[in-house]
Amino acid sequence: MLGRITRQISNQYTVNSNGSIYNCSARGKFKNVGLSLVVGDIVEFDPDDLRINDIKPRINLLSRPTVANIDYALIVTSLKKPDLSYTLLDKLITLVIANNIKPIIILTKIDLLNNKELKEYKPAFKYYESLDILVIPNTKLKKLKKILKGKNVVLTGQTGAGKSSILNKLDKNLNIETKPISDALNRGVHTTRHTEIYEINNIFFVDTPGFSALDLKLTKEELIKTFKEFGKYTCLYQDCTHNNESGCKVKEALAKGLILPSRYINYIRFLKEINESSSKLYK
Ligand SMILES: Nc1nc2c(ncn2[C@@H]2O[C@H](COP(=O)(O)OP(=O)(O)OP(=O)(O)O)[C@@H](O)[C@H]2O)c(=O)[nH]1
Ligand SMILES: [Mg+2]
Ligand SMILES: [Zn+2]
Repeated sequence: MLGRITRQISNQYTVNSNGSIYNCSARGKFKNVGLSLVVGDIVEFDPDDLRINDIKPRINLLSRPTVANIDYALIVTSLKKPDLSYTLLDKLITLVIANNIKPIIILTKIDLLNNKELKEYKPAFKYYESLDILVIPNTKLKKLKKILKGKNVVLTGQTGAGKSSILNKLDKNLNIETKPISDALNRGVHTTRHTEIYEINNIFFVDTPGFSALDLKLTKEELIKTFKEFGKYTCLYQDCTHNNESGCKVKEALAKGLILPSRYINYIRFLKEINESSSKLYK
């Protein structure tokens, strides 16, 4: 039988096949070839001995959070407690786009800001929208219903950002555990500890544990492609990394105010991270 892994807790996999639930384990052969099954995988399993025999080719595989076959990522971005980090936001956008997943930014905790604070964020949100990334407050999720119908949608974002709360609000019967972030540290305790798919009105949402740090496992070329706005410009050198090269049109655009400064700063930061980790590889 064919089914989809909707939950994994250590070596136990919950498989949903046409609405019926099977608790399966994996055949040893997966371990032998170093292949791990992940939530979102479409698998072939034996309903009698409850073993997973085979795994269908994946459309994509996100490594943090670990989940396969995803169409959209809701990048859940809290504006306060935890405070918004443009670096984390840009990193998530990069990781998602690099895996051919469409990003949507969901803003949370807008209610904790005053009008002046909110106003300061507006130009940045406009900029992301100009990159064809929807920016939607968690109070206006109805807008997304049509777009997400029938799709596999992962919620990702910092711990305490309000991912699980979004799903609880969409389906009052879910009761996923949520927890206030600890004020003293101004950083979240990890409340969600496993990845799980919840179907709500024919949308397949994947709730995931939050994180506080993220690695970029990309090449320079892949990184550049995820900063879509840079693609508009033709630099003097075709392989320009928009760093210190002369005739760089991206830097000219930045100077003219056409590129959001935090985007460029984060791009350079990620470029350095990639260079440093690849130089470590060759040492
Ligand atoms: N004021 C306010 N609080 C919110 C909002 N959204 C979520 N919260 C609160 O933020 C806290 C953290 O929410 P969770 O849904 O547990 O966050 P999470 O992203 O699932 O966290 P992890 O599971 O640790 O990754 C909870 O106390 C929520 O009630 C919001 O829009 N405004
Ligand atoms: Mg959670
Ligand atoms: Zn350039």
